[in-house]
Amino acid sequence: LFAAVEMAPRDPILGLNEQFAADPNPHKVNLGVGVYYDDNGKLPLLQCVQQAERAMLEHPAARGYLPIDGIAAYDNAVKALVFGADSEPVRSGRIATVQAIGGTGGLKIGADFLRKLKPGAQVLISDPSWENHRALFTSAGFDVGSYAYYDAKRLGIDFEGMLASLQAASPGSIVLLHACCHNPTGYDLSPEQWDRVVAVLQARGHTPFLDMAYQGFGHGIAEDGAVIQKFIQSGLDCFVATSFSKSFSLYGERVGALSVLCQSKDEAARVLSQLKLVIRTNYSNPPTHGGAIVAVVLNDPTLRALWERELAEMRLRIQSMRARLVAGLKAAGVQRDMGFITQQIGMFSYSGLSKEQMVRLRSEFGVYGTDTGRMCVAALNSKNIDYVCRSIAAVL
Ligand code: PLP
Ligand code: TYF
Repeated sequence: LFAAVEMAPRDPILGLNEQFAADPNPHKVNLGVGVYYDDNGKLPLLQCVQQAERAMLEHPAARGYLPIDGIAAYDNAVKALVFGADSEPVRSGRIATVQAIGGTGGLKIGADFLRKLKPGAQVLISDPSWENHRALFTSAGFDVGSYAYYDAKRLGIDFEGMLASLQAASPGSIVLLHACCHNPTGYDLSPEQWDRVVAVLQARGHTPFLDMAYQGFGHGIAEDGAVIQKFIQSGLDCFVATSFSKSFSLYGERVGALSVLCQSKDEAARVLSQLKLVIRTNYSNPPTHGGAIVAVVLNDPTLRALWERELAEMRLRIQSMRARLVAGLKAAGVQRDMGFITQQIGMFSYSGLSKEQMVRLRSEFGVYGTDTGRMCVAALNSKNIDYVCRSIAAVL
């Protein structure tokens, strides 16, 4: 049976982790995978999460099956967070939200549902994008193309190219957009650019699918969420995948969601029934623990305020590392202006380094980023930053 099974390629990002673990270099620094570490290089366990777990321990709950769409208090908290607690779509009940196994699970449920709904539609992801976007929509049965996004020469967004690709795509395409903190480039659209993208999506009858894996890591929870309001105002049907992996530092708990903004409450009820069908035939219903933690934190005013402070701390630390990286590279003798690093936002920086330079960084210095030049600035800290700056300066 298995004699002809071929070895599948490794995930290029997660594969780097294995290479990093095996590297004996005592100075090694892992800027490969998108994970936030604190200034001591430790994966944080947020205080709000610890307090929620303590409260949960005081009232231990049996572990029955959850409803197919997850914990109701969780789904409602996601709706309020993503669309606004007092927003018209929340009040009128025209959003279908399901708990999902991470943001990836949210994307996958949406992709499987869309495949039934629009089997022949073209899916467009940004060039470049998180590689799993392509793999995930391809495995759901779609033909996945891309729209222009990153301009390597100008170190920014090729916005006219992006609009042109969206205009040229066949009407009724599915367009995957990063709501904030674009992975891998770190370049987000401005509010005015979002307006123009929304207008093209409307004119061409495209369906937006927003991937929101980093809400709160850019400019703030509300600021990063503001883009959703533009889609509400547009009247477009819209998909939003949410991930709490980064914002709650709950990577391994696999907490996410999918929300579908519909035209009416009745539509939302029918869409929800179809999402539940996708879930039932995949994994039946979601796990309890991670969703329960997030529901407790988001629904308790004190814990919620604590979460917002802890999230702000992570966001501000990343921003300060960006500034120190720019200054440190200059101090290490880099001639070219690296100021673009502070214009980027979120966990990642597209450094502009070539594949050869990234390979040298790994082999000679033990500094791991992806071959595309992406570095996770959320893994820099006051102890490793000087070494990283000297290493980058050496390969430049
Ligand atoms: N979408 C993007 C853009 C990401 O960077 C990630 C990162 O992990 C995900 C989705 C997946 O999130 P999760 O780990 O919650 O599945
Ligand atoms: O882009 C990243 O590094 C994160 C983590 O298959 C990740 O989004 C990377 C690859 C993958 C799953 C998660």
